[in-house]
Amino acid sequence: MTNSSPKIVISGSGVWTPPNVITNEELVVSYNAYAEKFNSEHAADIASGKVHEKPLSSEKFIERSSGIKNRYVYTREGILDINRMRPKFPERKEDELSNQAEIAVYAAREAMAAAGKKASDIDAVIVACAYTQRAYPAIAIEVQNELGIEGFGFDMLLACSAATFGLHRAYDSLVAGSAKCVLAINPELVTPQVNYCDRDTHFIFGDVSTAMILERFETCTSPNSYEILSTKALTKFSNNIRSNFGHMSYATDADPFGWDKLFHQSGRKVFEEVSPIAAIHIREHLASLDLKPTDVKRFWLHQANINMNNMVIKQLLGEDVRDEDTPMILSRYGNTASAGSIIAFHLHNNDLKKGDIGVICSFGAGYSVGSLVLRKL
Ligand code: CO8
Repeated sequence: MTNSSPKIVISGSGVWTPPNVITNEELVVSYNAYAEKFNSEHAADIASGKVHEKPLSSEKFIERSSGIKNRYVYTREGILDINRMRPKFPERKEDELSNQAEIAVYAAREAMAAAGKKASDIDAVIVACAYTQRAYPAIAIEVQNELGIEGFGFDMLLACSAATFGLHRAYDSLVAGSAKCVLAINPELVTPQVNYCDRDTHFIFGDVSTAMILERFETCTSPNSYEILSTKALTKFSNNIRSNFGHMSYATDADPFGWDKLFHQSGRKVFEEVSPIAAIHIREHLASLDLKPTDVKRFWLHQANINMNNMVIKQLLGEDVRDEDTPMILSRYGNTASAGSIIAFHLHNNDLKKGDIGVICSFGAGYSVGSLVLRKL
């Protein structure tokens, strides 16, 4: 950014937390009952090697390997039913608000209130998340309509880094002058894409919705705002986190409900490959502003795995994460795709003082890493 560039600020944030919780214990009990039923129904094929036996899940493993204890879900219905193993959503009519627009609006209203903005102050809506529940019309345009916002809206997908990359696009629009106040929302309704029959991934995700208001410094009236000093993005192709769900399913002869149409990953590879990339990315981003990791008062990191964040912070600060510098919300929320770092920001920024530096950083599928360096105003 040059000296003549306008100052862009985050002036409000909001989080909608679903009212329903599922604990590790509940998930493991239901998965194990499903696996035992599967194994007994397929005993002959398992014995002859035609079918793989379903291994059992363990609460101890989940908490130790991921740091997750609970997750919030839009609906509990169906998830723990061993004859269903997926959430049950009644299909809404075309003239009803879609589920994703509904949760986007909840978080958006909170962010707008925090920033002191009315619909008429906002002229762009970005819905950035891991999935949209339909291709078109864009969820962002539905949200724009529901909130009565004039201007434009668009959706963008980038899995784990959708939220940060969405903030980057908001920042760029404000710098360029193509928008004067942007509502960036992350309605992460991800439980419909979880394979609850897969021991390795059934415990990872939860639903949530987050939102932020970005605007130019001159229009900001919020009592709690952050200047965006810089944004930095990196992508590097990898198949280690993937979902093949998409519009082509109708035209191929593959099973449209096959396992590969759901979230799947090589978790260990992701862990080992992405953590160092994220640490280097953050260090280089800070260095571009003549800052060091020790100058940062708060890291609001992607919330996928406690051990991963420990590894990133160890590379930056030489120690494991501590609540005071790297708040973790993972144990409560689970992995909420791109929204994790935004929840961490929303719940853990009020105590920062004028001039304090903070870093929001996401990392994961793509691979992708997205960061913003902030200074409290
Ligand atoms: N219970 C008991 N044992 C288990 C379980 C379980 N539930 N799951 C796996 N095991 C077993 C494994 O099978 C393995 O057994 P073995 O040694 O016999 O082969 C053993 O435990 C060890 O397995 P791992 O090496 O895989 O275990 P890890 O310590 O690596 O932990 C994790 C697994 C927790 C998955 C970990 O690797 C991890 O979190 N990695 C990071 C992954 C990550 O960050 N991914 C990003 C996902 S978020 C994202 O990209 C957004 C996508 C869009 C959202 C999608 C929404 C649906």
